Amino acid sequence: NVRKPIVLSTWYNQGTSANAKAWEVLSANGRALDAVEQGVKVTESEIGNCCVGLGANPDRDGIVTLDASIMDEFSNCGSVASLEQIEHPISVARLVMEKTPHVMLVGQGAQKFAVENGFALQGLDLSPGAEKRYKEWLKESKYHPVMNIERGDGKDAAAPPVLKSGEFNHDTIGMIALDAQGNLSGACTTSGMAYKMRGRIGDSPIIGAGLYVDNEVGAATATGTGEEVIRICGSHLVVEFMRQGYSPEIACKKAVERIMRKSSKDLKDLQVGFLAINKYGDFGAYAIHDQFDYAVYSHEHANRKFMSKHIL
Ligand code: SD4
Repeated sequence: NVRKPIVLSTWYNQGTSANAKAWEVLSANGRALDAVEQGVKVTESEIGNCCVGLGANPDRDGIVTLDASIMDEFSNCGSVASLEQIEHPISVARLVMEKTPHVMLVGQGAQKFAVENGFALQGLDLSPGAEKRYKEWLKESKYHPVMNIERGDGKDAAAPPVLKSGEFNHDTIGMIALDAQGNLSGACTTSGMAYKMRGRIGDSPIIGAGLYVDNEVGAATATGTGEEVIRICGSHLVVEFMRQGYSPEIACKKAVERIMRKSSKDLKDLQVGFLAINKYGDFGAYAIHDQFDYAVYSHEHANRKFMSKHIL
């Protein structure tokens, strides 16, 4: 009794439009791989999104650098990191997977590969929202990732929300899908942490960290502080816990607990969330803190919002 097709995306506010696009592919018996690529491309084109695509927040030098990864039911995978001036890093990642002998291309090499394959080079201008936020940030130039902007500055859980319209500090999209044929795929795309050091790469383009798919078991993706996800090979760990028989939710919980055990950071200011699905279409999520929501689209749930469970 497998619940399929189904697609899940991290962060409800943007996941809904991405899921709706993915659902067009899945409901027409399309391949999960096409669904996740088409789905996250919607988010990559949303100019108001803080954290995905060319409209997103730049690094501390004022340049938007994009990370993306994709993985299919055959365990083929591809990724790009620190890619500049290209609207759809996820499609470049897919081309790396399908057309090169490699898994990952970065920086100038990734951009050259994209241009050679017909992707248009976009300008370096920041979107109006990103420019405004960057100028504001430059006044102090302090790197202090805000955990969940919905709950203030992350220091005081009881603080009233400071969310301004259209402004989020997260929203990396990780999308995982199970198609009508019972095959899994996943995609993850982001501009990374706002005001990161130039050249910094997070978990999202690293196979096994920000994304992992094993068609025999399940798929998982991550959002939050990438450094903490990388050190435990987070998404791979979630899939391995599912292989051991844990439900997607408990598998995510165990990976979050692993991060909390290993991290030297103040957990009060640290947010990481995992989202997972197994071969049967069961799904679940877990985060360190509250406020991590996700969007689910299936015959049962037409873009329904779910709240992740959390530990603190
Ligand atoms: C990163 N994991 O680059 C990403 C950031 C993120 O929602 O998830 N933001 O570390």
